[in-house]
Amino acid sequence: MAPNSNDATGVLQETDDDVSSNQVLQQITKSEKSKLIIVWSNVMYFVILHVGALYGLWLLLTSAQIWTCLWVFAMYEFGEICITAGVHRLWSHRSYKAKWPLRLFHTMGQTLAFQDAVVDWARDHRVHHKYSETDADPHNAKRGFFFSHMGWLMCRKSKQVKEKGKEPDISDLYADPILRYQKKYYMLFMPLMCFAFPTVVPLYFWNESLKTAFFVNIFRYIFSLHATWLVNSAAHLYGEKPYNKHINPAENLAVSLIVNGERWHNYHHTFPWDYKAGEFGRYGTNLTTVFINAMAKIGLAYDLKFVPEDVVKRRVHKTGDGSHAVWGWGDKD
Ligand code: ST9
Ligand code: ZN
Ligand code: ZN
Repeated sequence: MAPNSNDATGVLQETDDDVSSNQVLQQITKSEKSKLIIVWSNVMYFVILHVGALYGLWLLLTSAQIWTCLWVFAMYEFGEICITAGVHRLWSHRSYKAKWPLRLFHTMGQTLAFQDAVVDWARDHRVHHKYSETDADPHNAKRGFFFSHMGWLMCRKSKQVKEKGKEPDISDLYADPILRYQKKYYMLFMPLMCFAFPTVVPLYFWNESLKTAFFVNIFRYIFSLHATWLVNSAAHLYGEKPYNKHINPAENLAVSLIVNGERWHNYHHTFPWDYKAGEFGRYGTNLTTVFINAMAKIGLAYDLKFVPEDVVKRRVHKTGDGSHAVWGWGDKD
């Protein structure tokens, strides 16, 4: 999403338009309630995957080798970091720039996470930010927890999503040959990265059983989906609003530990172009920021955009709900 203004150093400045933009956007399609059309094949698909994931959890707890447990955790983190630092902060928001080896790494991990091609994910996400909590938001939280969490993936998209979704410019995404290639061959790359690769490695390198390797990976996939989905559901419904009390996205402690630093959702929707997607890296929960900083140190990430402290402070005083740890009326952290 384009910032409102950008000084010569790349540091972003706030304008007054920021304050009211979200309020205006919320009103645009507030009253338009489109009927939901359920896609039963997707419902079946998710039911089967969840049964497989529960069996995978059982195998993980009872019979998986220690190396398989470590492997599953590593694959989870690989996928998640490429969702948060890659498709979210890099491609959806352009909050920093990345050289091609890092973009390739992100594309591989994002394919392993199987959340659809980068161009589709980022298009939905740009519409989500522009039309949050309206029927043009693909996972409109006003429709309730289940819809915003996973129900939206089992229904046809609304007319408003398809219409308003044309507004955000996504030509920058199609300009990247890595992303064009991923989109073109997604149905080949995705099964290889998400299902075959994580299953074959434990079989080949430490003789894990096929059954355990396969189902434990299904558990990894479903767990990572729920972790991501919580940002759309819980973080849009429950929590404090230290930066902007006029919008739904909130700072939600419950989601913090599994989402690698994407829980600062009130901050993120207030300043979507900040590469940190949060003000602080509190309790080490902003692992994604740590990762991007490390990439910047070795020269693979550059032009990191961030919001200066005084701009954040002014916003907290102007539109915060008083719960800010330092500048609010409360003293929570
Ligand atoms: C998954 C995605 O899980 C999860 C995304 C979560 C996002 C989270 C964000 C949170 C931010 C924080 C970062 C993450 C933190 C994570 C931390 C973890 C540690 N604009 O889709 P179709 C048009 S995926 C404009 O088929 P239907 C367009 O013309 C899970 N136009 O619509 C399109 O054609 P094309 C795995 C749009 O038929 C056409 O409509 N994947 C837009 O209504 C048809 O599109 C699945 O399960 C738009 N936004 O079907 C697949 N959208 O594409 C699930 C569409 O050619 N999906 N158009 O341009 C589906 O089966 C279908 O999409 C459907 C809708 C049934 C849901
Ligand atoms: Zn959001
Ligand atoms: Zn975002």
